Amino acid sequence: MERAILHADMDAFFAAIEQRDRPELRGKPVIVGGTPEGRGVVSTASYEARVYGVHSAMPAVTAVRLCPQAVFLRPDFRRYQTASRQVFEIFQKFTPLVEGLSLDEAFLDVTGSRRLFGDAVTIAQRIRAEVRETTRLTVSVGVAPNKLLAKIASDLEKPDGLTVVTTDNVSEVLRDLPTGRIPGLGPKVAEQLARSGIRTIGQLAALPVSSLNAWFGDFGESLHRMARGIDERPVVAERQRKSLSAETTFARDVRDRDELERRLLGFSHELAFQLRAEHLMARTVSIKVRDPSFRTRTRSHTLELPTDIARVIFDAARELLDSCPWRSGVRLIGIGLTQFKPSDAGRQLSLLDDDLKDRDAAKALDQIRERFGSTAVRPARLVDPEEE
Ligand code: TTP
Ligand code: MG
Repeated sequence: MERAILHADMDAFFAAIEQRDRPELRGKPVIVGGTPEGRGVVSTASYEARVYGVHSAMPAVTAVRLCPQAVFLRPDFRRYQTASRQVFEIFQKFTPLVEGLSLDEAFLDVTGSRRLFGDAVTIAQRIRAEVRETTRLTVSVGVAPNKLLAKIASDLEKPDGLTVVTTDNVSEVLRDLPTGRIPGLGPKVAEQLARSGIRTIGQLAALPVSSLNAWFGDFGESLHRMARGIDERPVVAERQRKSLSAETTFARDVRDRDELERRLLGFSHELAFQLRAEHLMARTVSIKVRDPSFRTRTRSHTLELPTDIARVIFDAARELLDSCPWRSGVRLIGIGLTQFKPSDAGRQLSLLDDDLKDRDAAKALDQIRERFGSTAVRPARLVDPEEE
């Protein structure tokens, strides 16, 4: 049976919450993130600010230059987490198969919910209406037969959009989209494709898989499938979580050991935070390293004891990096965690974590963790470089 998958993604999430709670900010450019003075980065920008070219992960200094009239705000995670929890509760009403990707984004498998609630599009509409009523925020939803297409779809009519991709319209929808719209296809690959004149997903789909394999090694096969909108991955509800990972594709190949370690450290913090949020500890740490010729290597280490501490994850990851040939350049790097156990002593242990010497900071983090429920976040990108 064809599956019915939704991808729901809140619009300009942090900024929309600020505009909701401070009516004087509505209709204005609002930027949430670190301060320009502290060399912070933009977490998100309201759609009014995006018109000026401001976007996530941009240095705040650049954002000020592009849009000096914007209102700059520091993030207030407590309110964001409350909204996130409300939204996820709505998702859960329609299916137990909810896979959170971050505070504001989830896949829902509603294949089995249709008998009860109506077809997938009706469910998407109901979710959008309920989110709006409960939180006074808008969510964009993609409806498709798989995760890949649902994710691409949710982005197509943002903000406040509903986009449906079916087996009938899939080639038409994908045809003219830039290759970069494929999740997981990094800027470097897009660039390499563009150099051969391949800019759209349609062009990519038309290439024989043998040429893609010749260019990209093992990755060629996945590219070929993605370009045709094929994706068999199941939606995995968090309860059944078997792994957690964070990775990044660089815009250029990186040979600098410090930079690689900084990334690993960022991921370690992000993953440790996420583990604690889900009251889990992990025993196996893996790293994934893709070299300039697209050869991907993974290395794993099983710890003596399961952990939810960033420093422990980082130390393991750093050692694993030694056994990978990183000197010739790294295109993608990531950390994965597996072998989970529920953490019962989690709270006390976590207080020893990382650089949390400041008790107030520790307390604040614990509070966030408490309110956080089981939803995933992406704290690495929420952390200011100044705070690292
Ligand atoms: P996104 O869903 O990527 O962005 P968004 O919800 O702000 O906007 P869009 O309408 O395009 O979906 O991320 C959700 C929240 O996560 C965002 O409001 C802030 C945070 N975030 C960061 O802190 N850093 C980042 O680099 C990104 C992309 C998001
Ligand atoms: Mg969003």
